[in-house]
Amino acid sequence: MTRTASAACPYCGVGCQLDVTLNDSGRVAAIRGNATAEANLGRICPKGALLGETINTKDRLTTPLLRVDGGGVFVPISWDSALDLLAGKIKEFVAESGPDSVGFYGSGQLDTEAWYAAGKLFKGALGTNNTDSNSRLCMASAVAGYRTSLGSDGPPVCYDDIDLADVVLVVGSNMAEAHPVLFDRLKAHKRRDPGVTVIVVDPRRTPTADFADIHLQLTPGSDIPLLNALASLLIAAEAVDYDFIEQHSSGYEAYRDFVTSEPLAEAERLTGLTAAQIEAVAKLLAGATNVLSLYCMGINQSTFGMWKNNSLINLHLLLGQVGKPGAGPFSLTGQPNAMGGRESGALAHMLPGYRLAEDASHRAEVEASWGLPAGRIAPKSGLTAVEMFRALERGTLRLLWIAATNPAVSMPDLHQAKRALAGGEFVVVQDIYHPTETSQFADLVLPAAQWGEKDGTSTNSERMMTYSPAFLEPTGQPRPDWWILAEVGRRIAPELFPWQDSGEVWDEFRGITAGRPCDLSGATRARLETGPLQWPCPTEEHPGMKRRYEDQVFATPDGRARFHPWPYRPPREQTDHEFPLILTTGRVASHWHSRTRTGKVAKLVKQDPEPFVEIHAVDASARGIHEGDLVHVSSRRGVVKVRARIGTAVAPGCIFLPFHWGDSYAKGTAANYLTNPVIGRISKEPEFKYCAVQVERFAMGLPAADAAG
Ligand SMILES: Nc1nc2c(c(=O)[nH]1)N[C@H]1C(S)=C(S)[C@@H](COP(=O)(O)OP(=O)(O)OC[C@H]3O[C@@H](n4cnc5c(=O)[nH]c(N)nc54)[C@H](O)[C@@H]3O)O[C@H]1N2
Ligand SMILES: Nc1nc2c(c(=O)[nH]1)N[C@H]1C(S)=C(S)[C@@H](COP(=O)(O)OP(=O)(O)OC[C@H]3O[C@@H](n4cnc5c(=O)[nH]c(N)nc54)[C@H](O)[C@@H]3O)O[C@H]1N2
Ligand code: SF4
Ligand SMILES: [Mo]
Repeated sequence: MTRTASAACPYCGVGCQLDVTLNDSGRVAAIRGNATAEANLGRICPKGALLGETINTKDRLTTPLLRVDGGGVFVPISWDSALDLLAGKIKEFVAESGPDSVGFYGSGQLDTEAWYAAGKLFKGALGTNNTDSNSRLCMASAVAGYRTSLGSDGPPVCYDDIDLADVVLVVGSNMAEAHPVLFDRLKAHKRRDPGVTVIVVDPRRTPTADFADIHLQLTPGSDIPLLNALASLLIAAEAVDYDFIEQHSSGYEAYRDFVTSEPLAEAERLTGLTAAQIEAVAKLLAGATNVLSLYCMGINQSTFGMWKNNSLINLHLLLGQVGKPGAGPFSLTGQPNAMGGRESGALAHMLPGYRLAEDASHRAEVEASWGLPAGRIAPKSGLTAVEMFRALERGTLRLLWIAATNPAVSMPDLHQAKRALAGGEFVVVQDIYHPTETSQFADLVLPAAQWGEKDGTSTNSERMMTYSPAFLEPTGQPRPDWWILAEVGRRIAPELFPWQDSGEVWDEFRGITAGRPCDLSGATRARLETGPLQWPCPTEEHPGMKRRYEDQVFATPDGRARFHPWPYRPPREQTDHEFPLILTTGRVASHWHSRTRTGKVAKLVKQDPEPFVEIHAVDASARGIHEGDLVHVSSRRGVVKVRARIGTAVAPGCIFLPFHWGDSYAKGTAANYLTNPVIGRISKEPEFKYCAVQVERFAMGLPAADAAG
């Protein structure tokens, strides 16, 4: 007898709902896109379709493991011993060095239930705000951008808006590879209505740019001058929405004075684009009925990422293109539950329900809800991702519990991250596989149940909450992430962790969002079991909301959205004679992050079997580099050895390295040995999209890549 189940895809933030067919032995036989799910309308991409191959692999982690010597030997231990050991270590360090000596680093791949449990344990029971998510490497700029421009985090738009827009501005997003199902929807829209114009702003000629009507191939890091120049031209042409500006925004005059004082020639110089190119786009924006912008890491992963988000949202305010069908600034989230982590207070400066740790009334609300004494929640934001690894290396962070992320591949400046992991006093890694690049450094390894083996909730890019049931029999004894956190919690403050199942965690969490901008208190587990719902969803009868701000009342204290006149700031590292090229890093369609899953799927591996660097023909020939040559790429922090792909997708002077391959593929290939760990002042997001490098042909006899050390 075949059985079927329906669950959200555990890869990207599109949040496709997948229909899974199981065979007689209960294994995945086939996966298809759910035909009625709003997120994907039956579509699916190869990563989702091939998930079955990632489940019963040889390296599945089946029991807790304890490191027994310095040489990386691990022995299986029971769950009770593992949980007692971890709870004991946490209590010991907190007693000796205070609550800020411990921390939790998770990801947008943990479900909301797990994040809620982590917050209650660390922020509530222990009194440290040291929980952060890899969203810090990803969405932190968008979170800060939405909050400072519109008053609250969370996109105002929905996927249906793609079908209703006539000008689509794609900024720093390679959605053809990173959000393929959503990109298919955009392609279908344009096929149906050839009058739709797609403009892509990206320093590389990506497959997304190839599809566009207009590709603005700007100099990396120069989005603010471009966006400000567009604003200046729109203002000069009086193609702005004065009613909207007057009634629903603040800060327009200062913004207008600032952007119109910048000469267009300066924008040309900084962006490398011509005035004619910028003017053509301004004209399209001026004539548009509905402007939708879709953006991602190309503007987030920068130390000025928040400013870049604000600058893009400024354009929407100027045109009154927000809070109506087919329009608005749409930050595409990367991971399946990056949004849910934000809602449940995963980030070091947040508390559940889009509350801020540094806001006394927000702390009091959460303390009251959790039954904690007043003053238990720490008044200061905790350590953020990069700061955690610095503190771990210094020794002030004595215990780091890492779950559902592989920082030994994904952190900037991997030499530093690996020093921290190697020297850290007590490192816990909770994953579905072992060894990974990170779990090899662990003192304690905890086996998490994976997709299909546990139930839980995730929120996709358009605020759609999807409940995924368990439908696979787990191999060994992995446990759901929320359960592991709650069991450690029970050993520290039993009264705070009464839950019997994930539904009880969810129902407690939704209650704490009542009255907040992300109010989802009406989305009971029982309702979600019958199908996905979009927040805000404030009552149990509420059908969920497609769009926010349709009443043009924003989440700021005065209800007005804010203009921000931000100037251009150069990336924090500059090229010179030693490192004359600009490195940008990112993704390819076939692989997911550190490849722990996609690296096991034959068809995906075939598509992109090995790490590579994309280099322009001019830069390659100046260095005597031919297609397929092995090259050394070096920065001020490290060297990697990868194969050269010569082409014209990157502009002369720029190179591109995907960051998917880590040490378990081959030592010294990971892009992050090169990247710059500087972080933004407010967002604390690192600058993955810009550092200075050199490329040289690899010849036998040269010293081996230092990354191998
Ligand atoms: N196949 C696949 N899909 C994924 C993922 C994956 O690993 N693999 N990861 C998911 C996650 S977590 C995320 S966050 C998303 C990321 O999705 P994207 O952000 O779309 O992907 P990236 O390749 O990181 O970067 C996007 C583009 O930014 C451009 N860029 C670089 N510098 C600049 C700049 O200064 N300005 C502008 N305008 N653009 C710039 C790059 O050339 C690149 O094409 O993808 C999600 N989807
Ligand atoms: N150079 C460069 N670096 C980057 C980026 C870039 O563009 N350039 N992008 C950054 C961004 S946007 C992101 S989001 C990060 C992503 O980086 P990571 O989060 O480090 O990447 P993943 O490989 O997705 O790591 C997820 C881990 O969780 C495990 N896992 C899978 N399912 C489960 C589960 O259910 N429970 C548990 N406990 N574990 C599970 C997987 O095996 C894997 O080890 O990388 C960042 N780093
Ligand atoms: S587009 Fe994203 S969510 Fe949809 S199947 Fe592909 S990886 Fe999964
Ligand atoms: Mo991400």
